[in-house]
Amino acid sequence: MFRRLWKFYSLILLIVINSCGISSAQFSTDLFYKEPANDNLGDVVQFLREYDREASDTCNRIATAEWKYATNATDFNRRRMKEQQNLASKFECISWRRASRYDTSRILENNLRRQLDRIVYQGKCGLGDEKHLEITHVITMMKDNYNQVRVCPYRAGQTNLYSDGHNITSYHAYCDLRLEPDLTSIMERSRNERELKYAWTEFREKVGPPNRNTFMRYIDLANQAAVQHGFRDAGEQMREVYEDPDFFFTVQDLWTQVQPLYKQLFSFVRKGLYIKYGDNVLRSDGPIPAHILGNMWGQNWRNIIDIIKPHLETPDITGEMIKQGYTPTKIFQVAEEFFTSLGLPPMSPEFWRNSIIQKPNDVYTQCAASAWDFCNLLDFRIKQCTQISLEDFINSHHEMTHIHYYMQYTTQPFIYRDSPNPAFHEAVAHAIALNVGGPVHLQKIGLLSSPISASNGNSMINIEYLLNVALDKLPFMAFSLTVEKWRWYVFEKGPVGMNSRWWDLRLRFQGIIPPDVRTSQHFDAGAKYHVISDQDYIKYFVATILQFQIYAELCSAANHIGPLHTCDFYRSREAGRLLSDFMQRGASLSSSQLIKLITRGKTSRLSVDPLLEFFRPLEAWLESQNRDESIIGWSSNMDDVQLFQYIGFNHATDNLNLRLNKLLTIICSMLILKLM
Ligand code: X8Z
Ligand code: ZN
Repeated sequence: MFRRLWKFYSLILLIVINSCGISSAQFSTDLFYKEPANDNLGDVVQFLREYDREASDTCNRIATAEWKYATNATDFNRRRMKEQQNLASKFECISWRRASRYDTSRILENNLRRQLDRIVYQGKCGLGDEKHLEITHVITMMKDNYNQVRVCPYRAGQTNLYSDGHNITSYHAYCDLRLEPDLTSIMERSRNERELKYAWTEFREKVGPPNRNTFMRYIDLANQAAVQHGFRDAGEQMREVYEDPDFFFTVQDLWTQVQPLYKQLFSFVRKGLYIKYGDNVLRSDGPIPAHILGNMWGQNWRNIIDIIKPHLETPDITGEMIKQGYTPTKIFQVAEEFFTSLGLPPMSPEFWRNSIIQKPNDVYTQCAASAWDFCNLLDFRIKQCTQISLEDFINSHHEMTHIHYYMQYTTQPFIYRDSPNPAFHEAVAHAIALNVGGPVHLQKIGLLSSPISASNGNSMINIEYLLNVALDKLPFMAFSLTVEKWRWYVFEKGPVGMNSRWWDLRLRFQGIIPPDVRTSQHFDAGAKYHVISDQDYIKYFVATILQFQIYAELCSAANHIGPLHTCDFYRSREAGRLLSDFMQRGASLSSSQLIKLITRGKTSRLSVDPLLEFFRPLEAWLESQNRDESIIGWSSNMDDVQLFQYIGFNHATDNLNLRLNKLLTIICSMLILKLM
């Protein structure tokens, strides 16, 4: 979901929430303010009351301006939006300064302290006005560069790009391919390996190097801000929102438990790709080149299911929806009925009046689906250019879950009108999406006619369903972990060797290598928007785990019996009660308190058990499919590693080095053979 920019500010604000890592006592506000700290409770209450009113108003103004631009992208609306964003940024720093005057370590009332901490631990205001302006400018510059990237179309026969420093641009008349929708669509649909390699390489050629130096300045400034806020570096500051002092190790542990399943999926996928593309492109036991996975970043592999599993038996739900006369309104009415069946309230008249659920013909509208909270307790909207398809049917439920979350926490003060960390909002929406996209629910609402055996859950339709979900979720976990591990590393150790570090981690966690030589001049992590726009990415890793925990608990509340993926908690008032109960808390509880509430006391920690349980039938099926594989997972060799472990500083040197290295490797092997 694309959350409103104000929520993005709040996110920055949340990134530095107090947690067990740095206690309030350690985080003495007079670290950066000379004025004597205030601990007068009356003053705190008064300040928080004023903050609540002003923050709600600011949030409402920014949401209104952003909605106008998102639904009618004129220059005028863009200027208005920028003005409101600047005002919001000023308000953020003023509030931070005011809140910093209170000594939270001496405020014993938990609730007041938590509210203050959520303001005090905010973003980058500690940099001071000048540098705060600079980092905002640096991030805007990188985002603008990214958004302006255009690529020339692929010309058949074009190979070996850039290896001789040659610029292909001059050959093409219309170099106007954008990431969205053009390159994205090529990566998803093309089965021409050379075209895929071209799109992959060319996008990175255009998007990476121009932002590389700016990104280095960003690292420097973000680290300075973090230090001003009492952290070692910006990575530590970003982790703080997860309120777990061992978060760095927690995510690693969680991944270790999922990795065997990932490797089974990986091996099955590689087998299909090897049959399709052959050993000119990949080895049967090696890592997979990043460009043939059906996605620009290899972050989900759902678009190559036809390659890895020919003769799919997937039912045509979209066709069935069209046959039954579904319209965008009907899709949203069905979504509304899903929630009312759980006992949650219907959407308000304002929602139906103000939401945009179809692409307008007359104005340019940004089509990415999103759910909006206008921060006045009444006005909530969805923007979705709905197509009649299973994907948008699921998306409508996803977005409406965000609206329900907004509605449920309206009783909280503004500062708590969010989830405790950015992962929860997405996790709940995905848990609902998991339920409504499952074969059992689709059959229940008349969109799937084939018989589903809820008792065994192992029919081919179930396995294909699970395979689809796995291709979506498991590579994404490996990718989100890679992105954030890389960023934490760069914040801690600095930018030297950052591109080879990126591929090091891509190989280690994802089993992916670049399709061509990468050098220190490239900046491949910068091909991901969230990296250059300073957005948290580990939330997606956490949200993937959490969504299965939430789904399993809603299923258990609904007294589900049988394999987890055959659960449908539709019409369960008990599931609805649990859902609204924890959504109502907003951010007033810590993540661990909220997990405890969701799991009804069973645990207060993230757990991958429900995820592993969900995929168990698929895991058994993959194991049998992979019986003859020589290796489950990947083995990398010198050729793989030399693609990105450069020594030189420019492309020509890198290529020379690569060849020299290869020669040396051959000589060494020959010598070793001779000695033996
Ligand atoms: O950024 C997004 C959404 C907004 S939350 C458009 N996503 C991540 C991405 O594109 O990398 C959704 C999936 C992960
Ligand atoms: Zn979402």
